[in-house]
Amino acid sequence: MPEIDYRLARTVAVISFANPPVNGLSQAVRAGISAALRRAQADPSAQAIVLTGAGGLFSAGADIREFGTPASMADPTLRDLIHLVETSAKPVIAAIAGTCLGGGLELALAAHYRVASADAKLGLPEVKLGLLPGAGGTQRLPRLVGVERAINMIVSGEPVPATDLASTALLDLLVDGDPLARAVELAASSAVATKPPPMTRDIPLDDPNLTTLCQAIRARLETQRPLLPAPMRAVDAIEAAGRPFDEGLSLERRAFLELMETPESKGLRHAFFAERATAKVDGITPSTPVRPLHQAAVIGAGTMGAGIAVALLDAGMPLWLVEADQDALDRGLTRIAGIFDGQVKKGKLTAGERDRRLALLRPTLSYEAAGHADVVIEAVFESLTVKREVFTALDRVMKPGAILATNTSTLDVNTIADFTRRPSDVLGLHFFSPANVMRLLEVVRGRATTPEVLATALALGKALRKVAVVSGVCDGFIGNRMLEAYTRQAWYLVEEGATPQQIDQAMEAFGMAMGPFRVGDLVGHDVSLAIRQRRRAERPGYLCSTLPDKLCQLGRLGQKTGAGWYDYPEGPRRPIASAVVEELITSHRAEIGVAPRRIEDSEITDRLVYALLNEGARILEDGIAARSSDIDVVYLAGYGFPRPRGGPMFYADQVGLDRVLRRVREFARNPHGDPAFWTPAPLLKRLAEAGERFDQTGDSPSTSTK
Ligand code: 3H9
Repeated sequence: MPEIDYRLARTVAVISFANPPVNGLSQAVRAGISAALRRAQADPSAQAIVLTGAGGLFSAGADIREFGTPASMADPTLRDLIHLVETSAKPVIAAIAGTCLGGGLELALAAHYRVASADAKLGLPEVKLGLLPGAGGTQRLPRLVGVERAINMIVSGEPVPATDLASTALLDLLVDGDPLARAVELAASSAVATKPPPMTRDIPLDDPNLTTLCQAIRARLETQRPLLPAPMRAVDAIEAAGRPFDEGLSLERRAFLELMETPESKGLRHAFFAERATAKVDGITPSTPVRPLHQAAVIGAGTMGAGIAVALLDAGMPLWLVEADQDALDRGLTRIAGIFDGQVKKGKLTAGERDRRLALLRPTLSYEAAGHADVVIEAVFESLTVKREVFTALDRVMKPGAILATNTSTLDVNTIADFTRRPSDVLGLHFFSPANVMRLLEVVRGRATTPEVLATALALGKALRKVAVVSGVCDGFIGNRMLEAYTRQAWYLVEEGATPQQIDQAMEAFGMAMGPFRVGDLVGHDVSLAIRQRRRAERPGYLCSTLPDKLCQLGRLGQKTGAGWYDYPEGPRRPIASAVVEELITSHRAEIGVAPRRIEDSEITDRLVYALLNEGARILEDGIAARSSDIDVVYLAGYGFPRPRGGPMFYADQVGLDRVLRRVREFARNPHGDPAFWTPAPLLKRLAEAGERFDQTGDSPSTSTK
């Protein structure tokens, strides 16, 4: 429950608000602060007021969980509270420590003076939720920090260190440590007492460059894909700050309310909570022990192993890099150094920092040397025979209590665990290439994995700044199991008449970072060929186009061979439609007896996205994912699914599961289709028929009732 504390420090009323963990400005907090402000007005002993957040931070802003519920509009609104602060007859001083974001900063902007600690971070991140600052931020920030800086802060949504704002009118004092004592001192000073409280709204905004700056940023935003409404509306509101204050304020208000209803904002808000919900894992509580991880080992220095090593080195973890022979080890070291050198060249890392990271690396050809590591991650060739050799050796050399992880993307983690005499210490840590860049980490919980080992893996994910999602064991886990359905469907679309280019363009227009054929060329086709061959052998009746097999037979294995679905005469960034592939597709269609037809882009996007979510529904029903939002996070953080659409399962909920089901049944009637492929997942059928949604958590922006 939120707590509002009111006390007197000589002649100053100190109002402190607490609403852990981030002092969100919920209705109860707003009402509490408002009552305390009124009390201070009436308190003859109080000459000035200091407003501060408890627990070492000011506030992360409006309580996002209230959005879309009556509580967000209930009195006093944040705007009412801000008005009360700004028009207070007694001066109000905001004492800002730690985080001061969104509505929290808007509240502080309306105070008459602000004192911040040097390590505070201030920002208006609303655009990241598909919104704009809706409580005066677009009007007051430009008046205090200037138009250009305000545009940058509002359009990027990135927080700024208080030290960067020290020279602006936003901060009256910057202090080391807790700002409260200095704020009280300032509040009691004669400088404050002898003049009427200055109101931010009264500061004239007469920057002659206002329109030019706004036009320049609009032109830049228009080139961005996807084109999102929130940053544009934010720029409109900032431009309106040149008009009378109340006019600008009501334009901002209208835009905020309209943006709140956009699918983009709903998707982004869902993504925000979905990422945080991944940390809630069955069987793990705050008291589950976590093993200390001081040193790591990576087995295999190929592309994946090198990327994982860089991710660990970035987190400051000393590690052994183990390879089978000197040449492979040397190639791995060159890869790792290459990644760091690239970052130095781009100015993302200093040469000194690169050297410090490389100094943590201990290359070795001996498993024994790596035996002292607290966690070992295997990233060798995707074959059970090879994994057996590696895990048998690890079981022999690793110290008791070490965590043994496999980076397999499809193999059975339980089988791998059984290669050791300590299956409870084994789990999957599935990184995504490039492993030091991609945010997703699938943590695969084996049959025997203990909660302690799982909790430690999640802590490692956090240390590596990844979004860790727990998956059960199945072929492909969450992400690749769904991807398989998606790519199989993409190949069927080509058989029926679409081109790889049309499909890629349609999916990129939908918002995917890259279409499926460009992704295939990037990843390389040899690994997926091996997986298909295994599946054909293992799964009776497994149907899959042979078109990609034929591509491989031509030696077109993707970018690494200079050719795949596309030609790459000018390097990897410029895929060119290939005459060879066109011919291959034509002869393949003739061979399987399909006359090509014209396929609309909407059919492409529906078939591919519904293929994803139909498999997602099976994954959910099988208990491989704990909740539908975990599946969304896997696709947002690891597969380039557009964040404003919230993830494939959330997208399905927005479309309506009954509509999705009808369309899936239509696809099953396609004469050239694979009817078994389009058998609706039982969960999809059940929820659609009951008028329900995949997301049952209540955290979703459109279902929240808090
Ligand atoms: C706004 O202010 C609109 C106004 O302009 C106008 C209004 C009229 N509300 O991220 P963490 C929860 S829009 C509710 O893991 P960290 C979060 O869900 C708002 N809950 O910690 C999690 O809960 P749980 C503009 C919130 O240390 C817990 O706090 N503000 C909110 O890594 C811990 O979060 C933003 O967009 C919130 N505002 O990072 C700020 N914020 O434990 C969004 C967090 O149950 N927040 N929670 O899973 C952040 O960027 C980060 O959470 C923050 C802390 C940097 C604050």
